[in-house]
Amino acid sequence: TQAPVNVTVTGAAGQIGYALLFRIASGQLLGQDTPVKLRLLEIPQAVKAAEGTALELEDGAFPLLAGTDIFDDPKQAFEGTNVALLVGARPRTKGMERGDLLEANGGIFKPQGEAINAGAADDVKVLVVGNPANTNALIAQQHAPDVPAERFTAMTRLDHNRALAQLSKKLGVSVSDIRKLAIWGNHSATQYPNVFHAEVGGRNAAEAVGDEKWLADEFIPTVAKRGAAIIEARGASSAASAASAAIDHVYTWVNGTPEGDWTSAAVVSDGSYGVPEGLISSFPVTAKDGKYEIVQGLEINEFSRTRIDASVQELADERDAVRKLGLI
Ligand code: NAX
Repeated sequence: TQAPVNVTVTGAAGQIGYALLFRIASGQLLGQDTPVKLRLLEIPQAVKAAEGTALELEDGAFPLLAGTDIFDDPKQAFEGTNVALLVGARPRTKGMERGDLLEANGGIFKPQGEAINAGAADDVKVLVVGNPANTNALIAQQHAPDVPAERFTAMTRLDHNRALAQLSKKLGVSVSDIRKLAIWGNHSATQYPNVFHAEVGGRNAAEAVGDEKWLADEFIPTVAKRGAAIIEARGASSAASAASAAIDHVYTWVNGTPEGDWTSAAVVSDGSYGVPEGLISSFPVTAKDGKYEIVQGLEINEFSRTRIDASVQELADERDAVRKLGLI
């Protein structure tokens, strides 16, 4: 049988962690043939709660779970890791300026990037979920010079899934009838869910919608502000849906996208579509042989161009801010 794959999850005692760990243990992250060993990272105050979750993981009697170890030191948590899910982050609290937020997260993602650089397995794949996800991923990536930059990604799959759901409702089709939808830019309110290349049952999705006003005034804001709507309704931020999207992101990365389709992930830009090289921005991506690649050669219309540019500008501003703070 195969040796277990080491999966590190940070913020393991948080609400996304609680939803995520059981799905990893059940084999949904990597597939039903792959045993996993969990390495949980928490801050010291939350280690006890993580230990409680580990007891429950044991009680799940998951055949694919080869064990769970808990750490409060990133160096140890990332030792030998093959898949790193960076979920734990510093949330924005009242009165916090954007610079404070970026600085607090720099204090988390810089040492984690260094620890990944020092000790992770050669094939490590990193997904940053903790917000501001794109820029946190950039910080970690910049402190892991020995790891190929393409191994650092940030999550926009939840936004992608939200967009799929909204479009399927609008058109009265199943989500599985929709192909080639994509989120562009930052995982923030400026993100751009693009349906102009999407297909529904072989037909262009924007034509099937036939209503640019719906796209501009309903679809895009609904997807972009969905996180706030969940908080409003649930009294807590998205957790199970975020965990589900993290599972999707890694599963696709490892197992590939189906022929004739793509998905969304924030990956290091190679300059495609005018997105400055080095920014970690969301693109339409395909996955093959364990690699995400940006879909090339798409025509970008005026409607899309202004929105992509605005979100990418926000990413460039965040990068400049963390640079100024000496975090990268
Ligand atoms: P919680 O506050 O429930 O949990 C976060 C956990 O991280 C806590 O247990 C905390 O102790 C831990 N933590 C903090 N600093 C740490 C460190 N240095 N090392 C290890 N662990 C640390 O938040 P939760 O709801 O689980 O959300 C986690 C993150 O995901 C947040 O930053 C949130 O904004 C972000 N999200 C990102 C999404 C995306 O699509 N990219 C969507 C969902 C979510 O909002």
